[in-house]
Amino acid sequence: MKSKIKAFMDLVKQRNQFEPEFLQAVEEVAETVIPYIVNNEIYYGKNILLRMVEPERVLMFRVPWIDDSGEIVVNRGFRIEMNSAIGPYKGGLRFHPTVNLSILKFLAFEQVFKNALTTLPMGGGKGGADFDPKGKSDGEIMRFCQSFMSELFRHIGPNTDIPAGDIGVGGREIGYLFGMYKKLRNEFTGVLTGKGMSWGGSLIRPEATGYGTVYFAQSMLETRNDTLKGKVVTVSGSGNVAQYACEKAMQLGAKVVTLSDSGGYIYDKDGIDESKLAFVMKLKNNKRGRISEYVEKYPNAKYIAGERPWGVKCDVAMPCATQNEVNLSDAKKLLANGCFVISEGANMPSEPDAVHAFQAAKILYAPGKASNAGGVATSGLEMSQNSLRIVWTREEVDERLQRIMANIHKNCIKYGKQDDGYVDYVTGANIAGFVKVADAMLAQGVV
Ligand code: NDP
Ligand code: 2IT
Repeated sequence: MKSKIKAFMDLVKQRNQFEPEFLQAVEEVAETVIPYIVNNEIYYGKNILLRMVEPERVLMFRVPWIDDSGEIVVNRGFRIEMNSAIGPYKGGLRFHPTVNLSILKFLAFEQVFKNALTTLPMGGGKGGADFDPKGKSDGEIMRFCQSFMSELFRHIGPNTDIPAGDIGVGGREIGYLFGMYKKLRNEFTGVLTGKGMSWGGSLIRPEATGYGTVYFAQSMLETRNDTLKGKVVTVSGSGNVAQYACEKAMQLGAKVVTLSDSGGYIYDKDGIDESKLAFVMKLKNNKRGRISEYVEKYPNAKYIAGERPWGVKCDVAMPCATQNEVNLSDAKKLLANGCFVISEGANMPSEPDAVHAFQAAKILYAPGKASNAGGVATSGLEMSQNSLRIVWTREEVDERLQRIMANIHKNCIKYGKQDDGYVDYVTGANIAGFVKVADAMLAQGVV
């Protein structure tokens, strides 16, 4: 089996030499899915995984715009249309200076499996630009979004490819992108998700990724007859996903003690309560400030510059910032401190060695493609509402979200339960996602 996996990876490496994050995401899937393919004749000998690692289409384009000082700036825009076997391409846009082909291909590849897990009819895609929104004025953000959409619009559509938010892309950016799309196409349609409530958005979409990550942690704890009540939780990030993971964990009786950004983390041993979280939301979403400002408002808390929160003692950890933010040494610290639940809000936040350490310790570890699927699932619910031209209530959307997360958990158990009863959620998520997409690809022929 090892030699089969190696032969496959050698081929993928040869073709994608300079894409480390993409290779990392593919290797994790290959390790778990190739043994399944070998043991299941209908998938064997058809190069299905080889087809899945090749994007159906990669778009790369110039994004010129003019900054507030009159300077012409040129960024690079991308859209990876990875797989449309089970539905139109669906996935977020990331605006961050680190964006490149490797990062977006890893995200698009993960998205294919994640979207399949939601049970909704969505293929996988991802896009973005190497644009840094930090420190930019509203006008600069708008001009950038308009320039970006002035090329992207010809490649997307409500039945073709439906982008949404990711790092650096939230409600404000989706608004500017939507406005430009509508103008160019002369069409008001559900081409983006994460829209505002008065123009086609869905209730609960802003909350969905963070809430879903907590619902998934809850389902994992239930397997050990436990709950979140009284648990100490560390969260990284302080953006969209982190904020709502914090909110739901708090509502379910847990004590969240950390948040972070790329500058460092805050540790509040008393726990982040509703009013403290409201302060963070205003700080991050309106003022676009730094998490270090938390300790100016709440001096009992500490700010630790240049570090991540994984050395803080906790029961549950939820990485909600970015890829590869938990390394082996962080994993060892978490385990030594008694952490026994990891629910990933971010995409691929744990390095492979860290994942292996969690699995070896047999803790409850959920990979992002399972635990953070609530965001895109609720995007799928936004698309349904757009097609039906109706708006569901908050309760209705939240109930559907909870049902979807519980179902993903059940599917991970179905495909990931080991002989000794331990649930390997990585194997479970990868195989469950693979089966759905592979069956559709087989039915549709070699295309
Ligand atoms: P936001 O832009 O709202 O927030 C990102 C947060 O992560 C910020 O606090 C940011 O800090 C921090 N961060 C970003 N890059 C780094 C870095 N290189 N090092 C340290 N901290 C960093 O993004 P989201 O909350 O939407 O996304 C967070 C994660 O969740 C990403 O991995 C994303 O792919 C994933 N995700 C998002 C979904 C969504 O619906 N939004 C759905 C599923 C997954 P700073 O401000 O300093 O950069
Ligand atoms: O990584 C993700 O799942 C997202 N950024 C959300 C994608 C979406 O289409 O809602």
